[in-house]
Amino acid sequence: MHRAIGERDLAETAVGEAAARDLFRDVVLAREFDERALSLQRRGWMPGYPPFRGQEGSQVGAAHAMADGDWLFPTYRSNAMQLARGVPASDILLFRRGFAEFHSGPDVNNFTQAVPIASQLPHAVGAGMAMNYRDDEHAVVAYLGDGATSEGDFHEAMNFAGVFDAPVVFLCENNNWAISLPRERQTASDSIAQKAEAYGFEGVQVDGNDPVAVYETVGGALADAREGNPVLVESLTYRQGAHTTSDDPERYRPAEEDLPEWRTADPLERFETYLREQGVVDDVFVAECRADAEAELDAAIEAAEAVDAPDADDVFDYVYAERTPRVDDQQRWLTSYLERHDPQQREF
Ligand SMILES: Cc1ncc(C[n+]2csc(CCOP(=O)(O)OP(=O)(O)O)c2C)c(N)n1
Repeated sequence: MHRAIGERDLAETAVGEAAARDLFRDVVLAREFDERALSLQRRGWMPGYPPFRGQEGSQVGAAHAMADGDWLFPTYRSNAMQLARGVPASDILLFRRGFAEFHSGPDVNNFTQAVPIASQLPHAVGAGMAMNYRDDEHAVVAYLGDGATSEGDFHEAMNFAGVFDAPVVFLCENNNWAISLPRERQTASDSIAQKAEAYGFEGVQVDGNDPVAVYETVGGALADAREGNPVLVESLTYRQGAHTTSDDPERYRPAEEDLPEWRTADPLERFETYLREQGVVDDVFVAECRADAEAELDAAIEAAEAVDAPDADDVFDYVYAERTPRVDDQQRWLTSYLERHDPQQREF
C-alpha cells in the first residue's frame, strides 16, 4: 500500500511544490464548502446534504490526477471531487437544492451524481468502451463507496471493464461505513482491492488521507487505464461525519473505532503539518488559502441564494425521459396534499 505522509520527502514524490500547494488549496476549499453546505442545510435551504468531511484528501488528490477531458462518474458523496475539477460551488449547492440543470457545471466532464448505489458504474464502463470505439485517448474515473461493492451493478461493470479493456479507474473510497453497516460486515474479502483480481485486472490500496499518495496512485491507474488496463483503487479513508443530514451516527458507531490512527486522521490537519515540515507552506500561505476559500463560498452562497427556489413539481420532471402514469399519480397526490395542508410548502 502506498503511504507517503511522514514517510517520504515531497521531493521523492511525483508532486512538485507548486502542485502540492494547489492540492492543499483545494483541500481547504473542500473543507470550507462542506462546513458551509451543512449549515445551509441546517437552516432549511436544501432538503438534505451528505457531508464528506474526512474524505477531502482522497477526493482532491484523485481529481488533480485526472486530465481535464477525462470523465468523472460521481455520487452524492464526491462533491469535493467535483469542486476540485472546477465545478462552481454555487452549482453544487443549487443541484442539492433541487435544480437538476446544475449537476456538473459548464464545460466539466462530469456525469450526473448517482444516488442509486452503483448505478453509475455500468454507465461509466459504457462511456469507457465508447472512448475505445472512438479512439478517444481519455479515461473515466468511476467513483463509488465500499457499500457499492455488494451491488450487482459493481460486478457487472467490473466484468465488462475487464473483458472490453475499458479505460476506467474504479475509485472506491472505503470510508468504513455504508450508512450504519461497517466495512467488515460488507464483505468477507480481506480487501476491496483484491476483488479486481477476479475480473482480470489490478486492484491497489492507497492511504486515502494522503492527497499526495492518492494523486500518485490514481495518476498511475489512469495511465494504465489509457493503455486498456482498468484498475480498482481502494482509497482507505474515513467518514468523520454523518451519512447524511438525516442520519445520526451515534446510534450505531462505536465511541472508539478499531482502526489505525492514519485511517481516521484528519486529512487537512495532516497535510498541513506535512507541508509545513517540508517547508512548502507557511502561516501566510495557509491564512491566504483559508481567506480565499471563505470568500469563494461567500460569493457562491450569495449567487445560489439569488436563484428563486425550485418548484415542488420539478421533482416529477426528471425521473424518466417521459412521464409514466405512476409519476402523474404521485404528482396529483402531492398537489392535493399541499393544497389541503400547506400551500406555502410548494417551495423548499
Ligand atoms: C440501489 C440502492 N440501494 C440502497 C440505497 C440506500 N442507500 C443510500 S446510501 C447507502 C449506503 C452506501 O454506502 P457506500 O456505497 O459505502 O457509500 P457512502 O455513502 O459511504 O459514500 C444506501 C444503502 C440506495 N441509494 N440505492
